[in-house]
Amino acid sequence: MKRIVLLGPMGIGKTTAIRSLCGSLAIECDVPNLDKQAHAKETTTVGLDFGEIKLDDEDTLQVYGCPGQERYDFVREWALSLAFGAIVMVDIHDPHSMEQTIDLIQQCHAAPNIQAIVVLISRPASAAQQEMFTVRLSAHAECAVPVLSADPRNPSQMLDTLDIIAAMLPDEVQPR
Ligand SMILES: Nc1nc2c(ncn2[C@@H]2O[C@H](COP(=O)(O)OP(=O)(O)O)[C@@H](O)[C@H]2O)c(=O)[nH]1
Ligand SMILES: [Mg+2]
Repeated sequence: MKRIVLLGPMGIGKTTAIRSLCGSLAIECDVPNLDKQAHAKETTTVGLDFGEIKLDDEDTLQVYGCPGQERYDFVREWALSLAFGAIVMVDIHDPHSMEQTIDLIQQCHAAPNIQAIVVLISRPASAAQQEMFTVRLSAHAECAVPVLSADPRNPSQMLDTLDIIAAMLPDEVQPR
């Protein structure tokens, strides 16, 4: 079973992405957001969002969305330990986006089973802005990973992203 995690800060669109991919089959763990200082949105994920996507006859992907807040570090670590691929979602207009992305990629490298990592620019940005972010990111040796972009609300763009990360995984993924 290919298992992918979605990582990224609160409000980046992890729950939205799983909803786009799985529709009403998505299982969400959102509760009212009591931390509106961090983010104004009404609900936030406390457990793991979960969805299952059939890519073709052979490939089914399980997708988990991790909570973004730091106090749920342990949930993220646990989800990462189960996953083979990770999608690090980022808003490159956020001033903290570079350090957040590097930190999350490092967490992925520390996970025992992760074999494929992509960064997903999840908010509109110009080609030049995306290029600049990609170049700055790749200056960190351990962060030389593919950088894609997609709108979390757009099912076909999210499916394309999943196709790419699924193709990066070996056919037989076995937990270590
Ligand atoms: N403008 C814009 N809003 C988005 C996008 N993706 C998600 N949203 C909205 O941002 C809010 C937070 O998204 P959510 O999926 O809950 O973020 P999560 O915390 O990462 O799970 C929701 O109200 C979404 O409708 C996007 O690409 N562009
Ligand atoms: Mg969420």
